[in-house]
Amino acid sequence: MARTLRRGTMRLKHRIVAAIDATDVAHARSVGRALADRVDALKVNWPLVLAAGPSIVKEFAASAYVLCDFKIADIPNTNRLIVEQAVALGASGVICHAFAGEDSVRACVEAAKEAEVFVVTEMSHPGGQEFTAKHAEEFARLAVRAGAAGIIAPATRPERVRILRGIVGNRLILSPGVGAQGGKPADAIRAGADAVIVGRALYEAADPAKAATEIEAEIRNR
Ligand code: 3DU
Repeated sequence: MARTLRRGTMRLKHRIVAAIDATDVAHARSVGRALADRVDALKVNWPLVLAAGPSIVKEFAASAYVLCDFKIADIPNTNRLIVEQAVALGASGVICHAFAGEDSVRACVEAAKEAEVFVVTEMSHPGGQEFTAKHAEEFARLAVRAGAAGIIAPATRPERVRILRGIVGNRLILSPGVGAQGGKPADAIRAGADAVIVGRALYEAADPAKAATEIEAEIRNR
């Protein structure tokens, strides 16, 4: 059933957020169509927005919760302007960084209105340990204080997800790093993630819908 610019809380039925980072726009569209009803959100990042134009957010928002992963990290006023544009296009959620400071995160939360803000804590790639890991707990506390809907925490380090869960209580935890980056969906969920974020393992799969179903089964049978 088509939903028009639906905003609000992410419904966690499948416990999967699909990262559609494909820059072949026709392929990205076809993956988005195949996955809209098989995942809880379609995550859009700069690769696809730069390839397809911002209207891709609107297009996906007609049939799915769209999470704009713009890694927003600027002064409060610029953050506000970015979030307003994303929400106007139909984003139900946005992702921002914490390192720009609490005022910058609060500006995102205020501008988002009914849309949800997720704050990056520790990043999932090896470089995530250089800087973000050292401040991840502070970032998580900041996210809670600022009224964010949740945080982004690394599926590649489930033990870190467990620690961050202890800080954020019942706020959502979305965990990237599954599949191509080596993380296992069941491990991230067992550690306390609400959903995994999966990119290449879905959009590069021969059959993305089947790949999503398999990940969901792995999570259910954990
Ligand atoms: O590695 P994958 O292809 O499954 O894609 C992961 C997605 O999640 C991708 O869009 C990336 O930008 C995003 N992401 C991380 O991978 C790690 C983070 O710490 C935050 C976001």
